[in-house]
Amino acid sequence: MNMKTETFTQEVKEYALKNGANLVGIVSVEAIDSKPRIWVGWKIQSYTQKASEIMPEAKSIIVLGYHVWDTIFELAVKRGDKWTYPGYYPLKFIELKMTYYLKMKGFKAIPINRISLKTLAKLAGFGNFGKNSLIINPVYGPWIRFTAILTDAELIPDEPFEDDLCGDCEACIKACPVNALTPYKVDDRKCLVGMHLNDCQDAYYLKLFEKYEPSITKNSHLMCIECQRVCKYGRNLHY
Ligand code: B12
Repeated sequence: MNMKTETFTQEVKEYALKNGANLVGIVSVEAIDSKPRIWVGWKIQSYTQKASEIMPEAKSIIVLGYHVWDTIFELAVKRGDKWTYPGYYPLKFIELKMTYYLKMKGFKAIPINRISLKTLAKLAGFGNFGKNSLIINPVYGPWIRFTAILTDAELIPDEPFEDDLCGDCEACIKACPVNALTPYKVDDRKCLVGMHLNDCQDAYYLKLFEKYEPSITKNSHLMCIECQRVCKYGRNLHY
């Protein structure tokens, strides 16, 4: 890697942090594309894409992490028959700024979401898969959300995060009100977050929603946070 690449990588990272990202890391296209495709269940019902299919000349992925420090970030708001998630808006703003920044520098840049953002976050060095199936960061715990930008700019990749932060702890597995967790895996057919979005009418689940997904207004509610709330990481920074 030459000096120019090193300097530009540094500039990109500083720009992301200055514009509100809490974590920024680089993953090479080869590193993510060497991973097998994953079946994304839930509403998506398709396999993850390869980065090189989205942009054949792509070289790097800039992964951004945003710390969601308050439960209000877990808001789901319904408009018509569509659910939206305002907690992700700050990240969308940073994503837009970064994309524009790269384009102004003469590079191609596209935000991506049909690639496993958790795998990208691990490869970017943010943290590792926890038993709640979320990426856990040693400082912020599971309270981080991700986005990623694919670009043809050559940037220096970060080292993946390898440590297992959970050890013997199984607090999230015990806390899940619907037993949706087995170590490192969530059952998307059981998880309350996924179900409520499907407008489940089952009386048993409606009781659980009242407790774990409380309504805020007629069209909004908080999403279940039990598997994040009990995690020992990042507690001191969350309200
Ligand atoms: C579909 C989806 C859901 C579905 C299904 C969840 C699922 N199965 O992953 C539902 C609706 C249930 C859901 C719920 C939530 N989600 Co969601 N979801 C997604 C989405 C769109 C795709 C995830 C996916 O590909 N799932 C398929 C599975 C199989 O993929 P995977 O877990 O990446 O697969 C790897 C692991 O299984 C891993 N693995 C398996 N076992 C082990 C063991 C070890 C030791 C290791 C290292 C790896 C490992 O290997 C696979 C290959 O890499 C992503 C956004 C995105 N584009 O990535 C957000 C995303 C995963 N969700 C996120 C969040 C925050 C949530 C919720 C907290 C709700 C919320 N507030 O937004 C809950 C948490 C539920 C939970 N405990 O996981 C965040 C995760 C942030 C983080 N810290 O990890 C993401 C990344 C969104 C974002 N933009 O930040 N989600």
